[in-house]
Amino acid sequence: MFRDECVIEVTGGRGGDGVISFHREKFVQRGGPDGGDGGDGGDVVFVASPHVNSLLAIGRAHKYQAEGGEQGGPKKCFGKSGADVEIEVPVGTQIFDARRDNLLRDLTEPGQRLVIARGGRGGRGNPHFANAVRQAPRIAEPGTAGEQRLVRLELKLLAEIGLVGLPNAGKSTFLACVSQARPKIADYPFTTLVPGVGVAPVGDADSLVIADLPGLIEGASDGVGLGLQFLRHVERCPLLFQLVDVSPEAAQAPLAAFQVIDAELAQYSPELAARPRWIVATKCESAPAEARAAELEQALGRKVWRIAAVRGVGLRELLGAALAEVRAWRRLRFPGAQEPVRHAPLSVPPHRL
Ligand SMILES: Nc1nc2c(ncn2[C@@H]2O[C@H](COP(=O)(O)OP(=O)(O)OP(=O)(O)O)[C@@H](O)[C@H]2O)c(=O)[nH]1
Ligand SMILES: [Mg+2]
Repeated sequence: MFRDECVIEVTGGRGGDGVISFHREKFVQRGGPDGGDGGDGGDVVFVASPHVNSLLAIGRAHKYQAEGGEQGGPKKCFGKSGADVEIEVPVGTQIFDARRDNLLRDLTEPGQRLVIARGGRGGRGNPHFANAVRQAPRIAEPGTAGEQRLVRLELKLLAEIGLVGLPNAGKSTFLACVSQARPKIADYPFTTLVPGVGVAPVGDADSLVIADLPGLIEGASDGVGLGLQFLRHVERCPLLFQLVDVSPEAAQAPLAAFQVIDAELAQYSPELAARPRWIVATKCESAPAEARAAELEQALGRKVWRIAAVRGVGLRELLGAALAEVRAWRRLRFPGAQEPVRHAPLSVPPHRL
């Protein structure tokens, strides 16, 4: 499980002002008060939606404000109420008051709603202040301000794709090239010490949650290296990518590299080893690397995806195909939900995908 969080300020719309006005008509000299009431301000509402899988897009705007109510008009015209702002959050989002740090609500069911900031009330127009003594009141109420809150949203992200492989296989580089995550990348083993997660946009409206794990080495199941302790993070992923460095500079030949990880996964959990797992040849940017990828494919008798992450080669095809697989899993996880349309970060340079 990974944490995705953001802090935003939410403000209900201001209520519209009530109005001071008097009835006017030819030959009627002193018409009664007819100022309309102001409309109520809109609310800010969270709605749990299975169509959203990260808080990324929500956190990008820091403030959300609902529309204010309109002021009343003459002839007892009521002001129009302000429109609500509905913020779609992923199912499983926890909402905290950021100032007091207490949990306000856990949105666990699709469609669940929480009014987080109420709009202000519209003010009353001057007819409300008329009585037997005061028949021509020159007072009306102003609308009240909407509620304002600072809230923190927290989502426990369930990774949809887990990256496994030897140290230096290029796992973090892959994540950095397809998402806005910025993991540490270096040409020495065990650069990644704790798992990281990124949300990779795919196409215009969808995205995949990808977890980058520390490298595994032979003997990991006996506690060598960083061990297998982090594998629990990807245990429930519907899809694993096993990254294999096929560049001639790789420390191990591709087939041996594949087998080491295969054996360690099986040692850790037969169930995890049996998960859908795609083999991804990394650093596949030269003829010798391509030849080694082809050799691996032949030896294993199954498809080997080829990528050269730093050049952006092969990423779009890989993620596009993976999305189809993950969508099938999402349909099982959220039965009845339509095809999820997810918020994808907009600022990933196009050359990345
Ligand atoms: N030429 C080339 N180098 C790459 C590519 N992808 C990764 N590298 C290099 O490979 C080295 C290891 O990359 P990382 O992404 O840190 O590897 P990792 O699998 O995350 O490694 P650990 O965190 O140690 O398990 C770095 O020097 C990267 O620059 C690629 O597509 N082409
Ligand atoms: Mg790494």
